[in-house]
Amino acid sequence: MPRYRYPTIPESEVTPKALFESRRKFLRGSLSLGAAATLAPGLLLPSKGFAWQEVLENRLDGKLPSHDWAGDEELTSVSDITSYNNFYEFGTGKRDPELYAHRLETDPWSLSLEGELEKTGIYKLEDILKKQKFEERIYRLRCVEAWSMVIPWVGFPLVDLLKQHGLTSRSKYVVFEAVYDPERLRGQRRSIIEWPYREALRIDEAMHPLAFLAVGLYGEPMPNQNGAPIRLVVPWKYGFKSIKSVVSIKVVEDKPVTSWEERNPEEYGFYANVNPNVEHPRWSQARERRIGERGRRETLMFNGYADEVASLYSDMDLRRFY
Ligand SMILES: Nc1nc2c(c(=O)[nH]1)N[C@H]1C(S)=C(S)[C@@H](COP(=O)(O)O)O[C@H]1N2
Ligand SMILES: [Mo]
Repeated sequence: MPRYRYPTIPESEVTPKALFESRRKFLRGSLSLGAAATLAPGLLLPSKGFAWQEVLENRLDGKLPSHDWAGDEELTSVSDITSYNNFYEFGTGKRDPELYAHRLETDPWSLSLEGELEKTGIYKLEDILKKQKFEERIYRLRCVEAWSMVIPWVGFPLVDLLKQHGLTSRSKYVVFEAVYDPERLRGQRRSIIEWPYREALRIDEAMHPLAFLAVGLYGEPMPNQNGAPIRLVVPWKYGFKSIKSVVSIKVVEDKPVTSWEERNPEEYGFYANVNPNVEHPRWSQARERRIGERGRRETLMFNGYADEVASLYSDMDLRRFY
């Protein structure tokens, strides 16, 4: 399988400040922005000229702060990230999203913010994006099916948006809902789950600084198959929690039931924290296949984010609350 390679950076572009940073880090941070220019234009990315996309493109211009949360692990290639996907709205095959996601209509896009918030309403995506400080975050993504990737997302912390809308004292959980459009989304004409796809976090998980709303990857607006125009990324949980193409965020008091939990609570629990010690009923979670690599890697507790998130679960039996 051909691996993605960065173009080499001209020496003239190395700024004095960057020379103080590790060479490798500099290469990852700056070059990943714009690397998606190697994508065939219009094939993977949504077409140009949407209101929200204009806002996004202005904000992606220039260098964004980049935070590497995957140690020295190599980035997964843009071609793997955009051609090996789970996005059941387009079918259950790994290539279905790449084949059919162009049918997703992302303009106009609104995001409804509801429930236990001081400021609720239906917002145009561009109005929400205008208020955010974007950054790049390089995270591991570990699917419950035991494969993984390292993805350079672009977006902003979920907590920023929640704070902008003010949580009430009854805010205990945050529920996310994905797009519903069975005319265009062929997978939604089958009963794979109860559509629309629904996910949720406990409020402390949602407020955690690592919980991220991504609007792009490799420095470009989000490809449809990865959940355009806006999707959640929760790097310490199995990938199914990272819901794509979000249309609604609702803060609630009572514990919600998520789509996968409703479908199969034994296999896909509410918490879904990456845990090599708790096996899935049908396979071990101790190891994973890193897409683009040979062999298998050890799966890390909380996907390698234990130092950051373990304290959220200190009083819970992780065998029971999986
Ligand atoms: N709306 C929606 N979001 C979704 C899914 C889906 O089927 N529909 N699949 C999830 C699963 S199982 C995984 S592993 C990740 C995959 O994200 P990626 O394709 O961007 O790597 O998206 C998650 N978000
Ligand atoms: Mo997944």
